[in-house]
Amino acid sequence: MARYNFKETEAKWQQVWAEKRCFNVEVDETKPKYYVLEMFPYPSGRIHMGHVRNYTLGDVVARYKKARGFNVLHPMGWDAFGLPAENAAIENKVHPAKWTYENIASMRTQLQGMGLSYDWEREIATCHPDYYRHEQRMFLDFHKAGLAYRKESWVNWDPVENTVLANEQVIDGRGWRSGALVEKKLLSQWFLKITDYAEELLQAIQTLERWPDRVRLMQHNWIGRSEGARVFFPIVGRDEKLEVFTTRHDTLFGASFCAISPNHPLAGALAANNAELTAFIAECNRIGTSEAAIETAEKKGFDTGLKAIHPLDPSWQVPIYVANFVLMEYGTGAIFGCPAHDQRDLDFARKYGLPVIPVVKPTDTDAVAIGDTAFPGEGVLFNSRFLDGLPVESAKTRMAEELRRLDAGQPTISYRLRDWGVSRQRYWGCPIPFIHCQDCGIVPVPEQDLPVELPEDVTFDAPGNPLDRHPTWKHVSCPECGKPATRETDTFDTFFESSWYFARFADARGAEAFDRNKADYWLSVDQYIGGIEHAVLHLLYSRFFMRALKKCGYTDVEEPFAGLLTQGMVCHETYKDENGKWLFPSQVAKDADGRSVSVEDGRPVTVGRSEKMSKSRKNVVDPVHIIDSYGADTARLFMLSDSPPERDLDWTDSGIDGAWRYLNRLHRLIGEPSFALPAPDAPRPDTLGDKAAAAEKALHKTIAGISEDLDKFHFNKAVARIREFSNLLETLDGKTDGEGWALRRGLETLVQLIGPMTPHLAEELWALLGHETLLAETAWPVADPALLVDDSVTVAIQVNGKLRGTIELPRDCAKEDAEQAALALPAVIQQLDGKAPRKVIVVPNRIVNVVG
Ligand code: ANZ
Ligand code: ZN
Repeated sequence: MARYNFKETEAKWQQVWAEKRCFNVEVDETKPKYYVLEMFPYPSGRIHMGHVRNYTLGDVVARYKKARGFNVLHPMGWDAFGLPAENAAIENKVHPAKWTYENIASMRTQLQGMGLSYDWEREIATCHPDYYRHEQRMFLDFHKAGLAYRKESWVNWDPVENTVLANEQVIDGRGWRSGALVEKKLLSQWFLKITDYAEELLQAIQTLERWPDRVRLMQHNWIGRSEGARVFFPIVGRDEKLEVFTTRHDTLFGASFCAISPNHPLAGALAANNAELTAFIAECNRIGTSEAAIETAEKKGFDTGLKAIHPLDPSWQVPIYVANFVLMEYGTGAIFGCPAHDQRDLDFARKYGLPVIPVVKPTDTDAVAIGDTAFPGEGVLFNSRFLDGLPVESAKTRMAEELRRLDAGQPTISYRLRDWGVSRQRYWGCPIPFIHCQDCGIVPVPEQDLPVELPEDVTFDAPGNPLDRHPTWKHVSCPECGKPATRETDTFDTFFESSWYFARFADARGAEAFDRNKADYWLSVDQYIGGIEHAVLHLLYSRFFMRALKKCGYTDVEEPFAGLLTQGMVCHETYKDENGKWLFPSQVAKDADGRSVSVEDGRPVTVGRSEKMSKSRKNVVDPVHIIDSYGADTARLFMLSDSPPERDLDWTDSGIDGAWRYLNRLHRLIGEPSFALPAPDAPRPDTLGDKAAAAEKALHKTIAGISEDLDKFHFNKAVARIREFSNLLETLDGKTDGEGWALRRGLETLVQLIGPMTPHLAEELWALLGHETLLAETAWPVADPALLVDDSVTVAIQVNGKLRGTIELPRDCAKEDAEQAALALPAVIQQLDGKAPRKVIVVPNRIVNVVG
């Protein structure tokens, strides 16, 4: 028989599965449902190894659950709005829609070549009006429910991309894509009120038991709950109070200054007639609004000359500064500084010559001298009037009471979580369905006018938003008064689309966003699989979105993803030539002495450590090329066998080669048997020889083991078990003692067990074994519990009650046999010192105690 022809085989079965609609599903109340979803890709045009890993993992789960009798929903679609399409439009003069849909077409072909068990009839592209029309409607509903609002706000402005960036898109003060230094800018923006759900989103993290702890912790920290107090400081000579947020109101008697954010209204008011302050504020605004940017910048302040009166002592005044480290978006945008107990305040106080007043000391010391290091720790209060002698926590409580009594403050909770700014000054996104009227203000687009579609005739030859400069699109009449008005030209942040796509998959062609009954049946997603980089944004936005949709009556489901698996990265060695230039793996070979050299000129190449595959380091291997040369099953098997899914995986030529050779071996084992197997339905012989009996037991143990591995996503262990089992089957010669029967059963089971992992080869072998039905439609094999029990047991051997060794004995063997075996043990002979035992007590299958 010829070598395994994966090209023909893989194409053949992909076609059969599609024709028979094996993976197309409908709501079926008679079956348990299982919804498995991989994070949908951005249609960049080509799949990369990260995709291959992600979708292989999902496909194994989907096929396995289907075989286990679940009604499995496994859909795929495209996260199709976003900047790269616009960049392509600018660089290559191709329309973003054309670019996107062409990329989708080629990526779909690539994915189909992997043999993934998707219900392609549910495919969605978020840039299609049939998708985004629903989110325009949702946004109007959110607005009605008070969950969407507009406000002037400071934004991170990327001067190269000409767009607003979310804080998360600012990395070390630079735009995540452009790398440009981010500026601050005041703009009117749309926001979603995710902060309304801060507490709920935080509490419900506890219910996400099938999420990785790491992601749960990241969400916890992102929400960032702080218990503290608001404290009001009257301002000298002004009829207003400065409201600060603190988590350490116990240290109020150590206050030596107040500071406000450069974007605090008071700072703005003072700057109106103070050029120096205006300049200072402008300087502060040149660093981004992200916490990281503020954290790393040198701490600077500007003395406003104003004084704040201590809330507990009218005769005590402290200066008010504008300080670059105070964030307008956190707490109240104002603080009081306590240098003795906060390092940042201490640095600030030293820089500007402000007093340092210690008020907390460690329990075991009397003296406290503050040098260059603040004392932020636990201890007892002193120097603090009615708080003296109290530990920190009690002092907070006592101070809160006093503040309340004086009407000078109250306990409060602050969250680090900010409302989600969704406006982007971009063309290739979902238009925000509002109209600006001079007389009526902000007016929603009437529902019957939805969707607001993107105009196609736009130009990309100037910076800024093409929607804004389109000659006609934005000019409309006001739906309320009929006068000329203009459309909102901002589009949604693309995280908007990915916040509900999993619900659309439940009813991908429905006239509504999704049919409630269908969504109730399919949601939550039982198993979501994707990268850890989405631990906060996408995963938190989606959790918020479901709650917002619930509030607006769309669904009762609150948590979108019941289970989450975050897969590790695909890594590869890096290569540099003699000039320090990166080389692709395909440009490197080994010479006769095993040294790495350049394919082109044979010159030596420096091999660097394995790192995440990235275009910039060129350490990428093109999956399409691998699939063309070895087939999808080989790529899939290697992805699964190398390491557990959560860990990083090292892509190696030898690994892929090993997987390829193994699949060929399986093909030979079944395709070219050395003897004729009994018929598929041949009955089990009444008696089996030793080898056949052992194979039968191994078979049931393998079924049980692999089922457990797949339930726990231990795919690499499952592959190891497959190999072990196939090694054993290779030792059966099939001629006598029921070995032929055992071999047939073994091979059939083996094929079933590899089905989820290497589905094409498995389907082919299933047919070769004589089956007319599809393996993809075949139920998972069941392990017989009786055959999982071991034949031998480990028995403890004691002499006078003391353990002297263990021996393996046949289960339920005769007492005399156990006794004899124990007495033959050298350690026992030695203990008895040549004498006969007085008595031997046998506890069957457990202990033999020799009494001497
Ligand atoms: C006085 C004080 C004394 C503070 C002390 C700390 C230690 P977390 O735990 O992260 O919530 N803070 C409050 N609002 C701020 C803002 N908008 N920008 C920058 N810093 C701000 O931190 C709360 C603490 O961070 C608050 O408690 C406040 O400083 C500061 F010995 O108040 B503290
Ligand atoms: Zn109007």
